Amino acid sequence: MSRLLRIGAAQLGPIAREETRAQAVARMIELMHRAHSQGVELVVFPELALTTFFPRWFFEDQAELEAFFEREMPGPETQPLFDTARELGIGFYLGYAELAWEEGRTRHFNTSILVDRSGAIVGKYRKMHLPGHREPESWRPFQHLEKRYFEPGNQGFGTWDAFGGTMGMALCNDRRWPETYRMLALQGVELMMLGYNTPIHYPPVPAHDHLQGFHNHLCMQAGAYQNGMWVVGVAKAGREEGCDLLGQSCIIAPTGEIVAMASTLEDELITYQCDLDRTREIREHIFNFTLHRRPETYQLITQPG
Ligand code: CDT
Repeated sequence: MSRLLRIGAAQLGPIAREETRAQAVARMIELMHRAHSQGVELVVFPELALTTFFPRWFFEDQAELEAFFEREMPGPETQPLFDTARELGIGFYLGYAELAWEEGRTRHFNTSILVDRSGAIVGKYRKMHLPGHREPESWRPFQHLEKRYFEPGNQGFGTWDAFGGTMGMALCNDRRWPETYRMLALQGVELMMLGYNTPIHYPPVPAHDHLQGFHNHLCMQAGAYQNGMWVVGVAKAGREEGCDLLGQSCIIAPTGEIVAMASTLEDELITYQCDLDRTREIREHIFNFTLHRRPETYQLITQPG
């Protein structure tokens, strides 16, 4: 048996601070057309794909900060992505900064959405694991203020029946945490989509800079294999406002093998025909959760500390 889904990982090169939403959206639409011509049914874009990676700066002015956020999705500048999805019959995953009005206050999330082939939003995920720091730190060559600018996700690790399978979403730092994959796999997710912005330079431990590519693949390949799921990791890559961002976007099979990988630091599309039934090779055997997991011995994992 096979359930085939042709996936496109649409890596973006750098987005400059002065680049407009319209410019970023035009680049993504070009990638959607390229994907469509190659038979792709679902395109995965990076985290915070509409703007430069703004948490690298400290903004004292709230209006200046909130200019990087979307108040509505779709909004006037992002509507063309949804129109293209409907026109081409191609779905997409998109990461963006979400400004929401909830519980009587303005809230900020690092968010991704899943859009189906009719251009309708079928799922939303708000990033759980926010890296970096809350206060500006002058010793750093650049900031990573996600902890200041976003709240942790408040909607759990959702799953969505779409594109002929069970889909899951995550964002960037989530990929380093095994709990992310396991939470999705326990709910039957067959394909996890994840966008990332990963600076090559890690100021707290610069000795690890040369390991960024290794750690990126290490955690996603392990997550795919240990949970028997497809993983699609997509970068915003290249030198963005003087900061080098990792590329190496990839599609990983449930065996943990990388089956497609980007070779540039620019806008680039890689594709692969994923057989969602290949998850069974793992989940019905070596990692058959029902037969082999020992959750009664894992209580420590869910205790704070
Ligand atoms: N965007 C994001 O989550 N980036 C982090 C950077 C490392 S910690 C400052 C990552 O895990 O790739």
